[in-house]
Amino acid sequence: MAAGIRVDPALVERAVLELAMEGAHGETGVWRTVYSPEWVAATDRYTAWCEEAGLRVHRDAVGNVWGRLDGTDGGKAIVSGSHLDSQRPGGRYDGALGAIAALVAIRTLKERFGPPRRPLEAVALCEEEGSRFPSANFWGSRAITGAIAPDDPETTHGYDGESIAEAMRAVGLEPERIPEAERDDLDAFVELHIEQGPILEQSRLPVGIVNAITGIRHYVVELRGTANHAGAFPMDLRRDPMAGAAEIISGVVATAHRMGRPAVTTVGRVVVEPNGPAIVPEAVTFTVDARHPDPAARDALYAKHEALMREVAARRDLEISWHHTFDQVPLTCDPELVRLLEEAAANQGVPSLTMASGAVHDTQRMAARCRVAMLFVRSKDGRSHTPAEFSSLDDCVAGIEVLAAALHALAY
Ligand code: HGY
Ligand code: MN
Ligand code: MN
Repeated sequence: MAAGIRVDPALVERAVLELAMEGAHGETGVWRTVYSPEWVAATDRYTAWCEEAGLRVHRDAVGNVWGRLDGTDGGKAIVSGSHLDSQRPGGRYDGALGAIAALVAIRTLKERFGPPRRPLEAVALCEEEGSRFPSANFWGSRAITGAIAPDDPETTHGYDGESIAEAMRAVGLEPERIPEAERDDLDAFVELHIEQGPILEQSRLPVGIVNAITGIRHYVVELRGTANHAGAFPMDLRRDPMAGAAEIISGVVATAHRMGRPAVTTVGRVVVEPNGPAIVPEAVTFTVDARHPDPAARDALYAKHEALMREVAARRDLEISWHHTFDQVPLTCDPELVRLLEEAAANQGVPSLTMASGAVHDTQRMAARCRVAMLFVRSKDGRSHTPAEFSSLDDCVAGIEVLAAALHALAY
């Protein structure tokens, strides 16, 4: 396996800063939702960078941007990449660093070693976050792996009611052609991503190698009661969905806390109707993001949450309903690829830790079509999904050099 592969830090820094300008939000944040003008500009910039690197560009039917370096022997492609869409707002590294890393690594390999034996591809994926269309998580990788059903584009809606099909058409994409984005010629997918948690920083390590990715379920829970006057209506006669939501929210968080790491549960979004200070609400709708990497523990976590929700609603005489907008099983990465990444890190002289991911990633979807594994880069203060997200240039470069060494081992 090649050692001492170096990438140009200036190239990495320039790419991170320039991409962050597409949808800049405040000093260090980004707000770049899929199919928005900012996202289109980011895909155009990524396309130009691929062309500058001498890669053959293909923009697929769902909006992913591919940069390909053909191999002398052909065969299935070795792919690396991540997503360009962000949370609302998000940071400048989540997803973007992985798309940049793939491009910089392949460009570096091309310039230093010439054409590979096997085709190498960088990909900038779309709508990993579901930040504009809450049930469209992994939209880009789902297209690649044939996991978008024919009626999904018309039945997938954003918070403002617009369908993802309408949003696609508005930027010149044809939802009917999404099946053309499917790939069956992929051998391996390695995604570089920021860790988004504190483990690498606590371990004083720049790079992690991911051997497992957590499972996740997003509930949207609606509690309905009776709207009433906040002052004149007695407490003992109320059917107050806010009181029920408060009990459930603190209960599901406490359940995950009691279960202990790596169980997590988050309530990040609450919508109150009619949302007036002097009105006992009619309805309260909130999301529950519950995760665990172990299938049995995950099912137990979900069962505890659902039992609590039913009990509180019955006791408070509230109507309750919920549906899932996101449900992804955990993934164990390809052990051979994990070992190859561990060896690449050692060869590059980069100390690393092999660990699980508490965030979910397109890698879980790509596993349906090829071998997968991930590389992590340390997150300052373990923070992400916030403009405060930061990874040092040194750590980003170290991660990309490990990625380059791994891609070299796979493709040359
Ligand atoms: O929520 C996640 O784990 C991912 O960042 N969308
Ligand atoms: Mn994210
Ligand atoms: Mn991400």
